[in-house]
Order: sequence, then structure tokens, then C-alpha cells
Amino acid sequence: MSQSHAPHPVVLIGGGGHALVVAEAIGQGAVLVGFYDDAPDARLAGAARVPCLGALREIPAALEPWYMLALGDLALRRRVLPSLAGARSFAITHRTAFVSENAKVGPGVFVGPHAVIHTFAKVGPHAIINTGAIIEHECEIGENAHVAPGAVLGGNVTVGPDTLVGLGSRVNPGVRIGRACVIGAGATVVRDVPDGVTVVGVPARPLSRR
Ligand code: JB2
Repeated sequence: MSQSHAPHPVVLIGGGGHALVVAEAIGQGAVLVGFYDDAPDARLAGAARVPCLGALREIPAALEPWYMLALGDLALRRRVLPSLAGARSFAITHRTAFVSENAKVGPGVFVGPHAVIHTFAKVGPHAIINTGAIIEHECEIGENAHVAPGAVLGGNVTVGPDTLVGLGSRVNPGVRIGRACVIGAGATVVRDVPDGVTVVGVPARPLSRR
């Protein structure tokens, strides 16, 4: 978005805690005009005085402003995405984040404060690279995955779509994590994780199958 033009109107899908974080990272060139959430008094309305434009089911088929998914719940984000098929998403990178010029970051990705996306990493659409997360060289992050605050991925790690890599966890270089997995907070992942599996602990071991 060029700063020489009028700021582009944008909306957030979600108005809770994650939306507060995303709203604060929106830079010049975009202006937040509202959010959609089932709770009209969601925290974005109260704390940041952003208007609620309607419930999630009321998102117009031809949504004009560009949108950013700002719900933290990955399953809910996945359920809402089809209603946004005709709309245009955009990526938000906090001004303190480092994103290598050789990295590829898809539409709708949020990169939080002090996050690092290193050289030749690829981040799929609508992924969250949250506060202080480190995505080392050549990692591949799937669509709608969430690398939570303080998580560290060594080089060449693969994270599947809809997977949560929990707060402060560590993933050894080259490990492959499947789709819809959960890596528990503080876990250290030393071997591959199949689709749908939750792992916890140091070293991380399976807890349950979703
Ligand atoms: O079906 C629903 C639903 N529909 C709308 N389930 C849930 N859990 N929430 C729903 N919502 C709306 O999502 C709620 O009305 C509320 O405004 C918002 C959830 O806000 P909350 O602050 O609870 O969570 P969040 O999704 O914004 O943030 C979570 O994920 C972030 C990544 C939190 O765990 C944060 O701490 C975290 N940083």
C-alpha cells in the first residue's frame, strides 16, 4: 500500500485479544474501519473504540474493504474463511519484525513484534507468526498455522496447515509437523509429528489424537 494515496480501508474478522494485537500493528497506508464479531462489545470496541460492523455470519459476500483474520482460534478461522472467498486479504508485519527479503509471506499473514522470518522461509496464507517467534531458514509454515509467542523453529522445519506451535516451544531443525497438530507450550519437538497429533513435554511425546 503506497503512502502517497489515501489510506486503504481495512476490517478485522474478530474483535478479541488477538484483534487488539493485530489492530496495533496496522501501519500507515491502511485505516481500520471496523470489525466483525459475534460480540458487538468485544474488546476491540471497548479498548480501542473500533466499531463492530456485524456478527461473523453477517460478513457481506462482496466485502469491499480488505480484511485480516484476527480470531485466535484456528478452527474458527478455518470455518469463517469460505465466507471471505470473494474478498481481498492483506498481510500485516509489525514494524519491529524482521522478514528476510528472500522469504515468501502469503496474503493474510500476521507477523508480530520482534518476530523473525529468516532467509528462504515460506509462510502460507493466513498464518500467524506471533510475538517474538523465530522461523529459521527454509522453514515452511502452512495455511492458517499459528506459531505462538516465543516459539523457535530451527532451519528446514515444516509446519502443516491449521497447526498450533505453542508458546515458547522449540522444534529441532528438519522436523516435519503435520496438519491440525498441537505442540504444547514449552515442548521440545525432536522427531516428526503426524497429522492431528498433540505432543507435549521435553522431549515432546504424543498426548492425544484429534
Ligand atoms: O465460536 C466462537 C466464537 N465466535 C466468535 N468461539 C470463540 N471462542 N470465540 C468466538 N467469537 C469471538 O472471538 C468472541 O466473541 C471474541 O470476541 C473472540 C475471541 O476473543 P478472545 O480474546 O477470547 O481470543 P482471541 O481469539 O482473540 O485470542 C486468542 O488467541 C490469541 C492468538 C487468545 O488466546 C490470545 O491470548 C492469543 N494471543
